[in-house]
Amino acid sequence: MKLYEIPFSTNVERVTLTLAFKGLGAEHVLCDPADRSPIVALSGQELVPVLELDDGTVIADSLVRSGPEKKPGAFTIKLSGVSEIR
Ligand SMILES: N[C@@H](CCC(=O)N[C@@H](CS)C(=O)NCC(=O)O)C(=O)O
Repeated sequence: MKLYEIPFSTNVERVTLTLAFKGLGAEHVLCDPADRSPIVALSGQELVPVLELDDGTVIADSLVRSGPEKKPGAFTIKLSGVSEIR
């Protein structure tokens, strides 16, 4: 998956930390804050973070929610309520 980001974004850090906590790797795509055209082309809006999953799903928000699962210590994170990454 790819994480589109700009420097010094705390919203990007929230996603970065969550992915690391879950042991999920991501290719970090550093974008120019003065040129949001790649971000807009991908997600239809200009804010980061934008996460592009391997299946092509695009998630444009950093809101991370978690919920318990039956397996001890496991949980599901939901980014934007749009998609889930286990
Ligand atoms: N609700 C969004 C907010 C995203 C947001 O505000 N991102 C900031 C960076 S932390 C941004 O792209 N701001 C525009 C700018 O810096 O020009 C989220 O939680 O991801």
